[in-house]
Amino acid sequence: MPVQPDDPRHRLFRRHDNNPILSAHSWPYFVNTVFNPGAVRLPSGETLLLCRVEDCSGRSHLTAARSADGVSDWRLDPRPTLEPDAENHPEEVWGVEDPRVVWVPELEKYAVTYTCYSPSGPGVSLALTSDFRSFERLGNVMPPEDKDAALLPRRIGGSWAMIHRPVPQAGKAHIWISFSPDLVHWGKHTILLHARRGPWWDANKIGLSPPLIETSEGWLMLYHGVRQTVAGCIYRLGAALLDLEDPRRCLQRGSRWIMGPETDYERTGDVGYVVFPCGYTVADDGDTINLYYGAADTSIGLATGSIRELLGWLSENSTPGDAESGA
Ligand code: BMA
Repeated sequence: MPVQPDDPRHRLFRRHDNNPILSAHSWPYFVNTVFNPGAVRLPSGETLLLCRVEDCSGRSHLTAARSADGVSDWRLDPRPTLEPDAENHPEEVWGVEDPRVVWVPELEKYAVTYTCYSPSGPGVSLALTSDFRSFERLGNVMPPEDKDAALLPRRIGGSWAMIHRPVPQAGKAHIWISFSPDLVHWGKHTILLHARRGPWWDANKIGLSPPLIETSEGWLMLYHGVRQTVAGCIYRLGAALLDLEDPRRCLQRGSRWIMGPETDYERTGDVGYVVFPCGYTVADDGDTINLYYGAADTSIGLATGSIRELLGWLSENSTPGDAESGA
């Protein structure tokens, strides 16, 4: 019988002993919670987390945290790094949330996709930055209701590509991909991965977690599945592999989740039973992946895995038909 990857005997992601590595207590100003950070490794080798920070009004902004080892001695911006700009961007009037950060070599800039929240619902906004101090806002690129978006780091067939998760009024919440000539106008909207149905851990509602991970075998996609139960939702993490040249083609999709809420800090908090990664860094060995995740919408955890092991697990735990399936 194959081993369950979230089984303590064989984990694809191992939690850091210092978890949670960041929480509201670490913050230089008074906040309610910090969670769901985007992540990058800066040219200096430092890790930068762009953290979602919820204040005591309930609205969120983003604040940068920098650390030499990606684990400890975080230097936090003394003030919010990216705040809602309600005057120029009314789509952000209720806050900005859940950033995903991607380095785009062609632009020599980082692309930050984040949830912009307003009375119309959550949508997707895009901003560019080179230093995480000033941001060029391209505005609301996917109208509500839509979230969980990340740009691909390079063009596909000449077009920019973005993965995102619209929620239609009828039907389930699947993962989509859209294309653009200029990062502003988006089209060719296509479903990339269907939510499964019935008892599955990823039934009815799924969404991209961190940005795609480029490997020689394809784009490795970590995505969350939301299991709705009478006691509430459980947010878990799964994996799929997309074709490198045509990421609309899903090559493999794991049947089981690879990480779920298990520790006290993941099960207890403002929203319990949630692990929600929005960013990762890759170590110098090119294989070790440091996954940064929101725990129970309250604090930030770090879990470490191996890209090679993830690909190996996927090839052994993906059954034919899983790829497109709503099974
Ligand atoms: C999702 C997002 C995340 C949040 C999660 C659990 O819909 O809004 O920001 O972590 O719900 O509450």
